[in-house]
Amino acid sequence: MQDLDKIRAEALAAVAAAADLDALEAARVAALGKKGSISALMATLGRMDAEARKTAGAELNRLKDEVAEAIASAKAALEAKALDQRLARERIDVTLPVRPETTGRVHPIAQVMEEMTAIFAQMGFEVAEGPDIEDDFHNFTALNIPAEHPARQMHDTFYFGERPDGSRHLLRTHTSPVQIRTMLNTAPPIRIIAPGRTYRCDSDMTHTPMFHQIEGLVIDRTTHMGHLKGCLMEFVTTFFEVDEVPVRFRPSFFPFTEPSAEVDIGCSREGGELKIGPGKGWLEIGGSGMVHPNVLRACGIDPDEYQGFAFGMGVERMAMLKYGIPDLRTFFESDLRWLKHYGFLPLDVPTLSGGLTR
Ligand code: 2NM
Repeated sequence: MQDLDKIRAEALAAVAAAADLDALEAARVAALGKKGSISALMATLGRMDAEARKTAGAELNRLKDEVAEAIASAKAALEAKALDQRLARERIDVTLPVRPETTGRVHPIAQVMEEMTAIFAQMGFEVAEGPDIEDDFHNFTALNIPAEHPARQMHDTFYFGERPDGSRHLLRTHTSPVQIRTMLNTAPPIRIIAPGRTYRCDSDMTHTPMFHQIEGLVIDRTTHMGHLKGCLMEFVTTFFEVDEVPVRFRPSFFPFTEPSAEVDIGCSREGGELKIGPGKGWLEIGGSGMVHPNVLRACGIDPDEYQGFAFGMGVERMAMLKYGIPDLRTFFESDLRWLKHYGFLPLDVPTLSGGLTR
């Protein structure tokens, strides 16, 4: 066993010299592996007599344990070092500003909803929301829409299956049920807008079965149509970012308002290009009117004490007018090339102070 000291020295030197885990494993195999130097000595035990085998075996076992221990502690040290290196390599500076997104885009509908909401919020309106799935009362009855009205027919409204009591839920055909819910739940004065999805059984060049609306409602003791017109004028000049936009009311009819008016804005069409502002043309952007006394009554508001105005606009139409999008149906095609062209960078958040869009 004169080799023992030499083999110990070699094995421990190899372990100490190992610069990484692979080198350490090679050192382990060279000493303790099946064909390693220590294993080779173990194999000689069989050829010794009993007495010699006892001493040599004990010595060899001590050597084996010593080398194994050296390997274990070298391994722990190398693993700790590797982890430190990896942590240093993968360190990220969370205080750096985010990179501008280069591929994702905000859909024009989402952007325009945000723009419109920001303007009305600045004017003191609160945002109100309600369910897309509604009942007859909130979508029709409370809005003074009689049972025979065409809007109630299966033909225009998406109805769900009949319930045990014979009634049916429906997809709201406008966001007005949100105004009804607000009037039922809060005492005047009220100043809200209701942005959201709406649904009608209609699909052609200019209609999609799902579309977006923003409706507004103001209820107070002396609210009148002058307030309505001033509110819409303020809105359109801010939205279209034009100094002067003529606003015109045209007499109309809605069951839930009296009087009722379509809202037109001035425009010019020189050289085939549509421009919002003073000009020879008019464009319809929505409907409006004074809330019908029957609607106020249905919501527990005394029409002799309170009156109010309401208006509604289509978000797709406003987006088409502002951003020159010619075809309604492209909004819902999920065409990434279209979205790259008409979409907005995620960081272009519309604010009145920073400019609605840049
Ligand atoms: C419009 C046009 C005119 C309207 C009325 C109401 C309510 F709930 F207060 F009666 N909400 N929205 C309204 C009035 C909506 O959209 C074209």
